[in-house]
Amino acid sequence: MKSGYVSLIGRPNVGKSTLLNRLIKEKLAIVSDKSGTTREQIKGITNIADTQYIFFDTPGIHKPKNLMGEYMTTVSLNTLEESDVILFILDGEEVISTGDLFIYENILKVNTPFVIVINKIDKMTDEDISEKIKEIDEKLKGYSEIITLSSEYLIGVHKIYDVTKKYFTNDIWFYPEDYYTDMSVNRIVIEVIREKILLNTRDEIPHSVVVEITNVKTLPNIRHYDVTIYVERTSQKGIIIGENGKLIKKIGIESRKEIENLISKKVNLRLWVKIKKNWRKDKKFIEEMGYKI
Ligand SMILES: Nc1nc2c(ncn2[C@@H]2O[C@H](COP(=O)(O)OP(=O)(O)OP(=O)(O)O)[C@@H](O)[C@H]2O)c(=O)[nH]1
Ligand SMILES: [Mg+2]
Repeated sequence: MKSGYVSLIGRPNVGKSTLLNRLIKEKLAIVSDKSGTTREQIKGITNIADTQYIFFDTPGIHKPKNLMGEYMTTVSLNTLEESDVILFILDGEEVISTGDLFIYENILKVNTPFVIVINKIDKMTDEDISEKIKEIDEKLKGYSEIITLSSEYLIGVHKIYDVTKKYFTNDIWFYPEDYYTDMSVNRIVIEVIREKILLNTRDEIPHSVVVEITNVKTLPNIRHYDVTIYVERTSQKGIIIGENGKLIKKIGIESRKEIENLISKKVNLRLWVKIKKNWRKDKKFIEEMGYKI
């Protein structure tokens, strides 16, 4: 028996959460085209033969603009220290930036083996891929290997299992066989609702939203959830509710369907939208929402 911890680290939007879901073969981490989708460390577990893989998805590391952003970057940097091996994920279509170099320097500090993953190769030609490898060779040193893959189209993802396993040193499993996360159902429900908001809005809305479950009641055939969606401004509240409540209704229907699948039970969701001015600078409120180191 063998097990190990693998962290997925990189800039926002490079595809870390998509890769986590592929690796554990479950939809656990939410995914969107907005940067800053993941806000906390998400643990995804999968077992192959005698090996247990514990993957950590993390918030995209970026220059923080407020306390919430600082929290997110700290969570990711802390995860580096908990890993047997680090996957440093790059978007193959983007040039290696100062943001990537900041992450790279932090990886070097922890002295843990790291593998570079070039994601989104479905959008690249063979020539693009060799150019990218050349660029990595020039700008980054000390990595164990480079893996090219497409998380979205499931090309090459399997390579991660063999490559990471080499660095595993534990000879026990930490989780039962049928376990794929330690995230609570309520936390997953919150994330599903946030994902539907992210997918249905743009501009500053995704960053300004935080979701709280205020009440849960489970009956034999149905579960009721009361949920508050906080935004920062009156105008944002109007956008989320939409004309004649159309958008909030759509968000509610999409969320409910996914939560029903998740818990295998009928669900009734009641959503309220409230304003909490500048919550991203309010430490106490951020912690109340469950974002706590
Ligand atoms: N074409 C293509 N798109 C991808 C691939 N992997 C992810 N994406 C897309 O890239 C966007 C960002 O994906 P996420 O998985 O949310 O990225 P992330 O790194 O977790 O982002 P943050 O949580 O914001 O840090 C989404 O629109 C994905 O569908 C890929 O291999 N190919
Ligand atoms: Mg993510």
